[in-house]
Amino acid sequence: MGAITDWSKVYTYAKEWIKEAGSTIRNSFSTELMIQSKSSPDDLVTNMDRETEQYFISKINNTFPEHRILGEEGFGDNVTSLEGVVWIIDPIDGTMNFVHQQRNFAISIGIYEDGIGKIGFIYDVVSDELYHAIKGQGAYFNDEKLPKLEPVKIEEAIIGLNATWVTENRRIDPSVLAPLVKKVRGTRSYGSAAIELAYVATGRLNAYITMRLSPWDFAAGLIIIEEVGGKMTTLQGEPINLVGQNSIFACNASLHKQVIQNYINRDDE
Ligand code: 2AM
Ligand code: CA
Repeated sequence: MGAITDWSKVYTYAKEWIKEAGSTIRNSFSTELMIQSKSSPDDLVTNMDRETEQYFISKINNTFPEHRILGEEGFGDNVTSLEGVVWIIDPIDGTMNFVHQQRNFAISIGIYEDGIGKIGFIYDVVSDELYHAIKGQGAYFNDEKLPKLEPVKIEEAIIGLNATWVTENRRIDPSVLAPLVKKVRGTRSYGSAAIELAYVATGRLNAYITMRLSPWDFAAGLIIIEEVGGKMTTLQGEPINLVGQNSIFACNASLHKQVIQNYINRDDE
């Protein structure tokens, strides 16, 4: 058995490393990036994604040698289950934004113990805005405590949704989400899942829907959203698999069931 974890120590170090990594990324804007595509031309990775992940891995390995790391760029451990303490890291979430726009990308880190979310950080690097939570102690936006989410009516809701999901695509029939898009007050798409989840936690978005995310995209967001009383499941309302890919429906709790019953799992067809 591992030693009892000192969570305030983990939190303090993680916060310091995230700020430091963010500063390095901001300074990289003046140097030339090396950009490559991974699985497809729109799946980008840069030297900064790789270097940032390696930075976290060396810090974690030196300070917390018993902890394991699941990182998007693959420099961490081969993690297939969440026993012990596992850091789930996306060094740059929203790489396309990082490359094309130099804004709206984030460092996302969720720290789990035996599958339970303990600490979540989403750092909007350019805005220097840190969303963070320790399980059971509430969620914060920088030093401000975030209030619990208030109920909202569907026709007054703003949802985060990429236009991909209401045009022909491989993962969902566009006619499923189109009526929801018509019903709500507005839609937004920021191009970083972590930032969109942070926005659900602050109430700037009332929901966020996307069809395929990996653990590093949502591990931190799940912890932060649950701390403000929000709900995050797959689009069908099933629990999220933390070591696999999932559709994601993160939502103000007052809307969650209503949207799934009336728009996703409609029984009228
Ligand atoms: P990334 O920038 O870390 O790759 C874009 O809509 C959002 O979806 C970003 O958060 C992006 O994360 C994520 N994303 C892009 N391609 C993905 C893929 N193939 N699988 C899972 N998530 C992806
Ligand atoms: Ca990434």
